[in-house]
Amino acid sequence: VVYCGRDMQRTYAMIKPDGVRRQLTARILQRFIDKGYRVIGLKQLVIPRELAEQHYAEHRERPFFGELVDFITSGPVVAIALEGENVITGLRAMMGATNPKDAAPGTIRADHATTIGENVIHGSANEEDAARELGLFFGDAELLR
Ligand code: RTP
Ligand code: MG
Repeated sequence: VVYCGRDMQRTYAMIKPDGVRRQLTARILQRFIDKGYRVIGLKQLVIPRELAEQHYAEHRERPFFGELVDFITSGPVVAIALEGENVITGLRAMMGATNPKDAAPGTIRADHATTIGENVIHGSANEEDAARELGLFFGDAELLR
């Protein structure tokens, strides 16, 4: 079956250093697959500071920017390219609210995160960010077709 639904999307997900350190990678990947998303790109890396600043450029003026960049570069992350129907908002729903205290039961952050600064997972906020972030972390040849 050739699937080409109108709502097929790609997005960028990332297991943050706290999640990698705590051995959560496999169970988070399994959640995505169980949800029906395809993992089309996957790598573990330590993000260079300059790349982290580009990734979080929207927060450059925020008071927590320095801490955010320190944290995201503090150890290996797992970069994930996901494909699926409405995967951009679907991933955000699976993650739960930024602050784990506000995250709905059953979400990744409610189940695994404790603080707003170390909240286990990143997901692109919208189509524009998804395309931009996928381009920062993956070349076309690194992705399944
Ligand atoms: P992310 O970008 O990491 O997927 O998280 P998000 O969309 O849910 O939240 P966003 O507003 O984009 O913030 C990015 C990350 O910055 C940290 N943060 N700290 N101290 C604070 O008030 C504060 N606010 C945000 C969080 O770790 C958040 O994930
Ligand atoms: Mg964000």
